[in-house]
Amino acid sequence: MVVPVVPARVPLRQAWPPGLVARYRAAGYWRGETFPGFLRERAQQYADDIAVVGGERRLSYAQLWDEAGRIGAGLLGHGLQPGDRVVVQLGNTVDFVTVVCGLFRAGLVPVYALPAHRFTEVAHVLRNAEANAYITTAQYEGFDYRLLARELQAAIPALRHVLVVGDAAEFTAVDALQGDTAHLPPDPDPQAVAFLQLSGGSTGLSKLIPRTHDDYLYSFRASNAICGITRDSVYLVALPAAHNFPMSSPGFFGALYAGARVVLSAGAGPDTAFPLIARERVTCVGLVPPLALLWAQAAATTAHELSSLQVVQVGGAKLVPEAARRVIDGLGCQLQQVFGMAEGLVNYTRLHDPLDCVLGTQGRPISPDDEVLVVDDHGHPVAPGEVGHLLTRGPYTIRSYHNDPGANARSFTEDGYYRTGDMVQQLPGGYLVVQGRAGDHINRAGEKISAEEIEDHLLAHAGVFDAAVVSMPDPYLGERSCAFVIARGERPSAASLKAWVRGRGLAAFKVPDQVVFVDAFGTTAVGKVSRRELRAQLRAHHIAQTGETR
Ligand code: OOB
Repeated sequence: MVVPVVPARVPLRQAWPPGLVARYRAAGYWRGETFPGFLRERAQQYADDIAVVGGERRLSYAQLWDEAGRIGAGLLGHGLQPGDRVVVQLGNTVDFVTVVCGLFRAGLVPVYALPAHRFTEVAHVLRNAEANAYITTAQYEGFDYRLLARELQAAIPALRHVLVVGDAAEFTAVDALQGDTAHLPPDPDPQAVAFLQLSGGSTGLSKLIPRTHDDYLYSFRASNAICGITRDSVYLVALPAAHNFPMSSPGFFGALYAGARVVLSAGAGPDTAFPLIARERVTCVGLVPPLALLWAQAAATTAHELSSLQVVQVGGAKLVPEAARRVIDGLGCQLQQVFGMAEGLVNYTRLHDPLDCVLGTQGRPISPDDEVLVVDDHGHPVAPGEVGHLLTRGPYTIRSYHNDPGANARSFTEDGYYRTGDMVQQLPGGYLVVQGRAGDHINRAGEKISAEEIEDHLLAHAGVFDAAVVSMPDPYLGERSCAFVIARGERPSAASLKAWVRGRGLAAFKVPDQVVFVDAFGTTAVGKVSRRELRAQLRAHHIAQTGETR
């Protein structure tokens, strides 16, 4: 018998010490539930209730279950095997939910790419996850993902299966998948890794975040209680569905867990979202600060009925108190601040918190067993109320990234705390106020950009001698990216450098918003000062010179 040689892959694992496993189970956080398990239950309990709405499609809970079964069985029939990792790059359409649920039913492991990602990012994720399949869509927001699929397939021999929603051209059509659901595997081990989420990426390219069934289900089940999600709720996915915030805080998975209705909005702007809110009577939505402000402004003159909205959650980047006030006044509903991270820890202001707390803090952790430490540069706890580095561990915060010993050594303490990279102040009652980042990334309206990653791309340009990418305060985006560049020989134009970065196959949001040419990087000799200090100096100097403030 000829056995096909499948190269050994780095196993997916996420393990907490046995003592904590016992504790999290005893406390009822980890209940042994799984994605396929809860989806099956809801399909039985709420068979005819509408689960997912997007465009003109509406699926009931029973239909979602069946559609997931068709896709899952079809993928196995197509040659995929349980345990295979599948990069999913889909927009906010019903297919996002059916495909991901289909992967869960088949024991396949979704790896989530954002629609904005391009060749460099998707290739990195495919390789790092050792994925053999890629599921994407023909067209979304004016981009043809089949072109990207062709480039990826040419570059990555291990990518054996490409499936496309819509017109699949030479690839396999997701719509045409068929298979026998009797061949679907039994429900997985609740402690197994269910999927890989992408990190915001503060150094270099994104890291892969393995989340287990038990830990993730806990995070959105507990979020439901905190965010008031019940079977009567209607949750709008306005941000990209692949992002952890609209996925699980409480997100569409929280909504599905509750038996509520999920509505997917292809765009996040008021023009697309407001008519949907009116039509579907949306009760809850998660937004990043600039969008929340845009919505608050647009609400004043809209003809659409927004009165169903009960809770508007804002997170992903800092919402300053004046902006928080404008969101409440403009939208006339409850504001909930959400400070979370794909690695785990999520903080919420509570729905009954006093106004000053909702305006002025980023909330407190979901779980009584979320351990939070605020420490100085040497790792020692700061005095109560002082600003320090936020470290955390708990029942839904990872203990390691996938296949990245270097990042693991940097990002986790010996006793398993995750170094979030955020500078915070902890108030009485455990409420956190985010003061900024210790690390070198730019939080551009909730999209995280690694300074190092963009510097590497700039340095690959023949006309660039050196480059430092920093965040600049921006009245609309919160932060924008600014590249300080020392030219080599004739100075290239700012526009040509931006085009260069874009041409490197990167998400558009990573293209520097601003390019500033300088002759040298300050007076301190480069090489003697860390990149981090250098970036801080350039940023401070530029702000002082231009008088820019937030
Ligand atoms: C969310 O997740 P990520 O993984 O894209 O980014 C996490 C980082 C945090 O470490 C922090 O630096 C920043 O985003 N952040 C905030 C914030 N929420 C996130 N900074 C200030 N204020 C906030 N409210 O962004 C994310 C994941 C789940 C829920 C919500 C957001």
